[in-house]
Amino acid sequence: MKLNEYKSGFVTLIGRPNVGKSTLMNHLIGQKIAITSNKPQTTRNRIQTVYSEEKGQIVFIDTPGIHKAKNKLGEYMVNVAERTLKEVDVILWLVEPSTFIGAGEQHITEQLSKIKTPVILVINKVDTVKKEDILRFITAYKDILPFAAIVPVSALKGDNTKQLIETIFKYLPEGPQFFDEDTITDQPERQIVAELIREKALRLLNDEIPHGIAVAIDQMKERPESDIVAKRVRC
Ligand SMILES: Nc1nc2c(ncn2[C@@H]2O[C@H](COP(=O)(O)OP(=O)(O)OP(=O)(O)O)[C@@H](O)[C@H]2O)c(=O)[nH]1
Ligand SMILES: [Mg+2]
Repeated sequence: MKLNEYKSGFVTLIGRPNVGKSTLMNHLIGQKIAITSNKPQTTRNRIQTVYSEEKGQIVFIDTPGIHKAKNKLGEYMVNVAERTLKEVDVILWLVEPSTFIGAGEQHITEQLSKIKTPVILVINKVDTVKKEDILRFITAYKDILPFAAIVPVSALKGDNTKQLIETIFKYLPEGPQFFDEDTITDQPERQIVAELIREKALRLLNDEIPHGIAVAIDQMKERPESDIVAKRVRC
């Protein structure tokens, strides 16, 4: 491959809370970095991850869901998501598989109409609907913005996600390799661990706690591999 064919760039995932942004990003990079849950507003900050292959490198930026903020944390999260729009090469806007375009989607449309960055509309969760209905969702959305492309996927099942990667590369500029191939994320290990604990708390405690929970790590110890194996055998 000629060096000048290598493509690279920054791609952000945006959309309403709970549409599957973090699930999709994890699937695309093949690792669990961002936590996910069935509650809205799970992601609090931008999380950067790196996808590398022969063709090039995509730096994904997962953002908090865009919603009508009710408090300072919500306001901060929406700001993080909207600020990111101006800094990237391609935007993936995730939506639910529906023909209903609500106030949330309209607010996002407004934000996107102010910028020139190519927007790929990703209709996620298509595993939950009939195949023959997908065309209706595409039709409902296709004229609200001049989308670069519309790609239906299932982030959970991995349907059509290879096609999505191909489509992203089409809109990326030629560019350098930003990170070495082993780099997966900008998140420190402690942060990933804290987030995984928050995810488990969200899942296990379910209705017991307000989901505005925060986790801080006081101490972290690495267990020897043999210890972990022994524990797994015991349980
Ligand atoms: N059936 C189905 N469920 C999905 C799919 N993608 C995500 N989900 C589920 O949708 C819920 C929300 O997923 P997240 O990835 O946390 O959503 P998010 O957009 O990152 O949410 P916020 O961080 O709160 O903005 C989880 O329960 C996921 O398992 C999909 O393709 N199909
Ligand atoms: Mg998320």
